[in-house]
Amino acid sequence: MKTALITGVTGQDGSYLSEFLLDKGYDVHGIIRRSSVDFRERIAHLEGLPHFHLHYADMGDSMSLVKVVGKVRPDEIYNLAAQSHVQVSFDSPEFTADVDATGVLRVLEAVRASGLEQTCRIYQASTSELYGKVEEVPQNENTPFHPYSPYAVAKLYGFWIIKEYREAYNMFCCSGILFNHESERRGETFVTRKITLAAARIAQGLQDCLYLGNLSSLRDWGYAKDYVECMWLILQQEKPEDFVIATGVQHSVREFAYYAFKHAGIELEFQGEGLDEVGIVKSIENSQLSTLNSQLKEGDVVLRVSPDFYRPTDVVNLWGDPTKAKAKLGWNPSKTSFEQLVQIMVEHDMAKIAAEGAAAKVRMNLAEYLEKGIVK
Ligand code: NAP
Ligand code: F7E
Repeated sequence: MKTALITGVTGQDGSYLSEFLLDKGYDVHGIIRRSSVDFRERIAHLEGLPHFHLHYADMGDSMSLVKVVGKVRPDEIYNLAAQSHVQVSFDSPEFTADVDATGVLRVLEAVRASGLEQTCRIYQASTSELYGKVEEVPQNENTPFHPYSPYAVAKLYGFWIIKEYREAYNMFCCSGILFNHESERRGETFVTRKITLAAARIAQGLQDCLYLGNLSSLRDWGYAKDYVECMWLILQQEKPEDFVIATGVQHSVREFAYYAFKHAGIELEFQGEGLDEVGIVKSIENSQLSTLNSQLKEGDVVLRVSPDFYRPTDVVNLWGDPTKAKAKLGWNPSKTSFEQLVQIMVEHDMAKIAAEGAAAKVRMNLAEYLEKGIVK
């Protein structure tokens, strides 16, 4: 039985990768950090399984990493932990550098300190953000990097230190240069999830309007569940190498919003430009919706642009070329299409919001009954 250690196990990718590795028969260990609130929602269903174990450590704390790596003695490490929000990296650049750049070095040094440098394979969660202010379209493994945020600059250090340790110490360590990948487990402040949750709330009468930043930004969006397979495949190769993982298909934020609202039963029409652009209800397609949100009508403005969500420098043209991953890893980048991804996320969020709405109604009724003295 192989042993894997995952940093960032509570995140979107960490949760899918844990399921994938458990299915493959691995003993899976994850690193978690202490928080005053429950943050384990994505892995709650795995806790208690005989081959799933959690350890407290922090990417900013070398000693904790040395202790966990020395105790677990993993065959494979998947370094997914990061401050992963690009916009937040402008507000907390030093913290981002500590976790996303120096954190990678700490993991590599923990492996060396434990004497595992010739046996333990390491996957580094690298990113399309390295291409930043892009120098060619689409981007492949040979495209020059031009990082365009504190997050990307920190991740570029991670990419180079992995390459350096591979060459200097002959370690099997690789970077997966992953383009945006989303899912029903995506953090709620990334643009896709923000849109699918808002579309569900607006359709059900729980939100009036969604505010977004740059609608013209272009991304190559894939399904996170498909992407974790590549992380594993990259570590199963004969030689350590870096790979671009992407779908090869590009869409704008505006298009994502259009399709998300459509799956929620609302057809949008966009009017205006820049900060004055709005998304207006063109038609309500699902007759069920009129009962869910009887207030919503054609001509309502449900999407507006706000300068609050613009970034000091924004990456606007990401489009990956997965040719190498297809040829060498045998990976299928078209497993889940863009339309299927949007559908999966909207269906999930429609059900989630409906369940939350029903629970809130029960609480309201109970409060009303208590007030009236019906229930004591
Ligand atoms: P995510 O949902 O934001 O998860 C990040 C994980 O890192 C969480 O488990 C978080 O723990 C953990 N973490 C943050 N700071 C930490 C620290 N100081 N010590 C220990 N753990 C810490 O991110 P994701 O979308 O799964 O992405 C996984 C990795 O891939 C990240 O490195 C990200 O930068 C990279 N990436 C993501 C994409 C994408 O589109 N999703 C694309 C390319 C690269 P808490 O739960 O405690 O916060
Ligand atoms: O933004 C624009 C925004 O925050 C996508 C991380 O996983 O993928 C992710 O980073 C685009 C940007 O993801 C809003 O300006 C418009 O151009 O969903 P995002 P990201 O910045 O691409 C990469 C590959 C990673 O490595 C990162 O870890 O959408 N946008 N309006 C908005 N973005 C957000 N968040 N919110 C808005 O309201």
